[in-house]
Amino acid sequence: MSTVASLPAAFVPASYQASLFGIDDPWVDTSFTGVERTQLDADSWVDLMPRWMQGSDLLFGELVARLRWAQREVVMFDQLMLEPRLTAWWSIGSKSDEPVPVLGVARRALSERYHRPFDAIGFNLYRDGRDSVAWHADRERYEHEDPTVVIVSLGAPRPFQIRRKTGGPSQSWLLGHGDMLVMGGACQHDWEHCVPKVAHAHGPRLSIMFRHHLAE
Ligand SMILES: O=C(O)CCC(=O)C(=O)O
Repeated sequence: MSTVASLPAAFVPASYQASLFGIDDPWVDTSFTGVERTQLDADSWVDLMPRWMQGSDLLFGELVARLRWAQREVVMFDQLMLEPRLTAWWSIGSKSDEPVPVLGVARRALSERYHRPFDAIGFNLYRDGRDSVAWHADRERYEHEDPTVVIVSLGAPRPFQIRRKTGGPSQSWLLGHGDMLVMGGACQHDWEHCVPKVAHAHGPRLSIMFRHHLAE
């Protein structure tokens, strides 16, 4: 179950409202120049490219305004609770183009680079520091030995953390303003990730997750 969420106008940045959306279209660097890989262990890796999505404030406003945001319900501790973030979803199966053209360009460029048929895009909106996503691994792992998951982060930076499923210290990246992070290899099997709550967020954050084999 999910509840459709409406958002206050303040979530749409002034830069978006004033823009003609066409002159300063967002774009991505399809050459991926400057991507840096961190090997988490022999089997798992993370790629990072700061500011991969250019014009990210504009895209943030566009996505907040265009997507049908919902707040899903989850069962936690035997209780039905609202997830602490808003979500939206697009997939090839929806038979409409991506909500904004640059996401189609990004999806095709990522499919080519990472040799994965990215066919679905998940969106998360963290309204303030109380919104979060708990430690988890993504469900592609049930079907694929080495699923690749791409996150593009817009808006105010928030820590994104990864740790071994068996516990131990976490590694953290501060992601926002168009940064791209890719989890690959055995990441979804041996590692888990989260976006923790923070006492002070400098504004909302929106993440775009490119996923594969989830189109239905
Ligand atoms: O927002 C993020 O950066 C991560 C979101 C996530 O892990 C998920 O939706 O499964």
